[in-house]
Amino acid sequence: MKKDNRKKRLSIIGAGAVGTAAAQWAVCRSIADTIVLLDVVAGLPRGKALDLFQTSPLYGYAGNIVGTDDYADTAQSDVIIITAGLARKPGMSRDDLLEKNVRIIREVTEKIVKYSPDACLVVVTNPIDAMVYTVFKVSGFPKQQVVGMAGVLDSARYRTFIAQALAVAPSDVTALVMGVHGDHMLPLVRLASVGGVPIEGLLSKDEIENIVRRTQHGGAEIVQHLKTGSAFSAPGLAAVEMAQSILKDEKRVLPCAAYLEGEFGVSGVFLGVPVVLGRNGVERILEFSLAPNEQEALQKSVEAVKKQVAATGL
Ligand code: A3D
Repeated sequence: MKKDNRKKRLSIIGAGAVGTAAAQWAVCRSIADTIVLLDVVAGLPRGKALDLFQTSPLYGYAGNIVGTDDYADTAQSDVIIITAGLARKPGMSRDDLLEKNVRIIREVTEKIVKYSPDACLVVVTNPIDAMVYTVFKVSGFPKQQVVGMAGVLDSARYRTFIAQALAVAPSDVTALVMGVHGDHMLPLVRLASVGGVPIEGLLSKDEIENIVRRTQHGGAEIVQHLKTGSAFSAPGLAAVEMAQSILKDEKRVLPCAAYLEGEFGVSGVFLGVPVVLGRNGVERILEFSLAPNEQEALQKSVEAVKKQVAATGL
């Protein structure tokens, strides 16, 4: 295959906690020649980008880092990570949040597509399954170019807890979380393994149930500790893992929210499934047979996502 030597541009919309972490991980991994950090608050991305740029001599990143509130600076991006939005405040319902973030995501999407019609869009803003649907509808992009981040993070949490329980290297744990990013997510037990050995033979039923429950509430556990704000480091790296696979055409198999048209018996929504991520975005969805209990659990995810999507009014 011919190597693509064109300079790569990654833009990150929203210079908050997740956006800043993503920019840092992108620098550490040198995944793009230019990294653009954009926020509606003008000084914020400029200050953060300058601070990050000054790590270049220490870290050895040779690219450019731009902080801006002007979408023209994002022009011709190959990948755009969207983290812009509001977090839930006390007294605000999930529906209130959804309505406010739909408005923000709509505005952001209209602006980015004007300058980067060929970009792959990696959506992080919550509620993710509804926001990625909003980006898809508003952008008018082909389904391959729009993908949501949740499964990479949820699976990393699942793998961490399994590794901790077995006292083994986390990188030797293979495990997949499918479905919605919420209480009804589906950490697959049957397919979780360590060095090729199924975890069901290594951990008791109770231990596995605890790990599954902890994974499903992984985000809330961190919020409980932090009090203000939510997880940012692992979410930032999870988004960068996806961006890297697209920018470098790595064909990584990662669990992502992809638009389904019949796969796993589901149509018309974004749902967490294993996909091949490459230069063209979602290049393939890896469909496989689910056990009846897994299919039933996935159906709960679908119902949760459909409710969210209906609330977007799109
Ligand atoms: P936060 O630190 O508040 O950053 C959000 C940033 O978005 C702020 O800097 C805002 O100024 C900016 N912003 C708001 N409106 C606009 C706009 N119209 N245009 C450009 N920028 C804007 O939040 P965060 O970084 O902690 O989280 C960002 C989002 O990611 C939230 O919706 C989180 O819930 C979500 N999140 C999702 C996951 C998943 O696994 C799906 C994990 C962690 C966070």
